[in-house]
Amino acid sequence: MPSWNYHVTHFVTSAPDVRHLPDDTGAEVAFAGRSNAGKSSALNALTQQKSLARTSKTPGRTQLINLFEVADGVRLVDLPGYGYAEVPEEVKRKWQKSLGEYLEVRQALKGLVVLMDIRHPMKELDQQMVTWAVASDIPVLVLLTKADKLASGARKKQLAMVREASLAFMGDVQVELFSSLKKLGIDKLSQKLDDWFSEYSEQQEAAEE
Ligand SMILES: Nc1nc2c(ncn2[C@@H]2O[C@H](COP(=O)(O)OP(=O)(O)OP(=O)(O)O)[C@@H](O)[C@H]2O)c(=O)[nH]1
Ligand SMILES: [Mg+2]
Repeated sequence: MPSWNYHVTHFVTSAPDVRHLPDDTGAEVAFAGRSNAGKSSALNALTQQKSLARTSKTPGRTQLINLFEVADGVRLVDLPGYGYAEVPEEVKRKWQKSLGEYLEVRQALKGLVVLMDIRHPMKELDQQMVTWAVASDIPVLVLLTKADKLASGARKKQLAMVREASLAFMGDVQVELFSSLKKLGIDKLSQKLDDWFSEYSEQQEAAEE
């Protein structure tokens, strides 16, 4: 199985909506989650780049769909965070819409990483994301972020609880602990990305034969 070097990932473009994205070819894995869940930090930890994706203490920082390229036709996507209350209704509607559109129409989407703060997992919008992905036959990796904020016992308990809850989705949903700060779970993340991207590249090769 081929594996990719995520460290060479580079920024391609930011788009306000699906229509402004590059061609819908190749394979993409999107990072979704509530505002402030740690999506951009996870991308930076994975790629070992301090500021590839912009992070912020102010929730709602990433309001655009940000595309990064790992290799030709292999991309990572930092999606706008959802569920942040303090954002004006109009702005919120607009970016929730572009998020929904991306998920619905993007053929290149091969897997979805849903990031949830380990202290507040599986909120309603998170569940909606997972439900949607399962219904669309898109595999999901749930990362319980900021795991460093909990002591080891509480961490394990949360993991077991979310794993149990995720069975209800009846789909391809894997749950892992993650901490960008402590570099925890990065191996699990890159393995999963490798799986998803290889599946795609093997299909491509078979089609070319
Ligand atoms: N302790 C701890 N803090 C983290 C971790 N990951 C992210 N943070 C902090 O959480 C805040 C939000 O992180 P971001 O990566 O910007 O979150 P985001 O999901 O991209 O947020 P939006 O773009 O607003 O949707 C920042 O202050 C980060 O430093 C982690 O693993 N541990
Ligand atoms: Mg972000």
